[in-house]
Amino acid sequence: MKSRLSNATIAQLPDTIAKPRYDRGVVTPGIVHLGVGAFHRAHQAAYVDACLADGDTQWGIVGVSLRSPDTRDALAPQDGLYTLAIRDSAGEQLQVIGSIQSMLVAPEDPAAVLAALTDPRTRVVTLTITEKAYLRAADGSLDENHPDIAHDLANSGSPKTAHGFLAESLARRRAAGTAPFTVLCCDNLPANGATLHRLLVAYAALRDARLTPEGDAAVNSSGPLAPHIADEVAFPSSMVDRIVPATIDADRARISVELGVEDAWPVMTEPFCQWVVEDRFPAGRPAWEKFGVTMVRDVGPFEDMKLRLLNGSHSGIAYLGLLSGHATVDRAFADPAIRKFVDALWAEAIPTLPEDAGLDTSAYTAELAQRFSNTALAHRTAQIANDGSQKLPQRVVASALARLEADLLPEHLSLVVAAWIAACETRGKSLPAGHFTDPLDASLSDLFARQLPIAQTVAAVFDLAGFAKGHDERQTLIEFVATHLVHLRKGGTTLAFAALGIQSEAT
Ligand code: CS2
Repeated sequence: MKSRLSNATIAQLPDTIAKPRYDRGVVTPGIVHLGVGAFHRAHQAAYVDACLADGDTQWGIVGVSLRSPDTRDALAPQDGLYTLAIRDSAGEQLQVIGSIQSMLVAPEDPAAVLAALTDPRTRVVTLTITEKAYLRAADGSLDENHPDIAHDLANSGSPKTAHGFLAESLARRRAAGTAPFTVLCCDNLPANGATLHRLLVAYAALRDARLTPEGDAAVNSSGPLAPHIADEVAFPSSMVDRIVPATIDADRARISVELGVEDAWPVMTEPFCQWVVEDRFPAGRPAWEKFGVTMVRDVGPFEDMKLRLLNGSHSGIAYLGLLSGHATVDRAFADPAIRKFVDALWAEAIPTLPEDAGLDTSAYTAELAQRFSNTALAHRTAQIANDGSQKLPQRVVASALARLEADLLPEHLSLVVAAWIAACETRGKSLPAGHFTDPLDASLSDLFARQLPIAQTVAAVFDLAGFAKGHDERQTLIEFVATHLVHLRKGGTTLAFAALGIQSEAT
């Protein structure tokens, strides 16, 4: 058996492989990251690696998994080292990243996670926990009835959720006279910093209302936490962008051969990488701007552009691709009908973006077209299809509603919602059951089993997912979606595209 990638073996790697150009032994922890999955390892950890190489050694990352031990199990024997494989049709560049210093698994040792978050050296806490882990109810507010929220309110010293960890550690820091850390949300949510701020203040207010008897008196004696989090803790927003397909066994095998040592979990990505961050870090931050991060006053326009153009079309490609039999984004995007559809989708979404923010949408979409055509990535449509109920509001529903408000049609945007419903219905039939998953799966299959008329099915899906809740144009949007769903059920994507004037190759 080959030896593992680690501090001890790194020197023997071939010269063609980029390695950390700094002494990892002198790096101190400065960032705690919640949700240390592949995306974080391809994106933020790479930016931090560049800072450490530049001599700013106070920003090592403590990586926390809120759920599974898998990443820690793979990386702990490797001293946190892993390979980032940057791939396109020209080939593959390998870089070993060294910025993750240690890893914690929250369910195994919540006290250790709280200790890291309370460490005065921790000045920034970043998050990529996926949309659903923000625990929002259908109206966007904190889901107070979620069992994990109830658990954390009753067990503040051993929380499960990001909210529970952030609130308890901020309370402990305040009690100890340690300044709060800055919380930097890196998930694909609109106004992600402000959204997390609002949810955390709501969580802290629930906590204040019940001040748990088992809670530490000193922690709670400094007064209510909600106003402290509302007024004293900074939650800048950020837009993150890099396409990161899930690693497959063939990647592990190939990269281990190239390294000459085994890497249990390398990460695959594309050459493109972007991070736009609102510059509000009272406790200090790495000098990210030196390494390609764009620090701005207002991230909003960048977030909307990315969510509505990249992620919106990604979801469209995923669901329409799955319904057309395409397993990967590049294959779906090479399908002339899907390609035409995506161009029309972009044309619909662009007028909903702020006009005065200086966004260059034609350069952006031209670059997206190249990125989606990257055949070396094999980004699976099923991967993107996960969690549609959580993703679609900010990716397509918001722009569809904005168009309706402006008396414009959302014909293509609404097809993405219909394609999501159709793809959900198709699981267990022409698509394997469990091919992708959604937090609403149980309620959706109950609903589909009732075989209601299409318009009622769509309205019920809107209710379950909270799409367009309370919006004047809700009913109109439901009608657009229902019309598409009729076509999808009757004649698949060929008929749905034909109804939009898009000719499929098959016709
Ligand atoms: C994708 C994103 O899986 C998905 O939903 O749309 O993960 C996308 O690849 C990233 O946001 C790109 O930055």
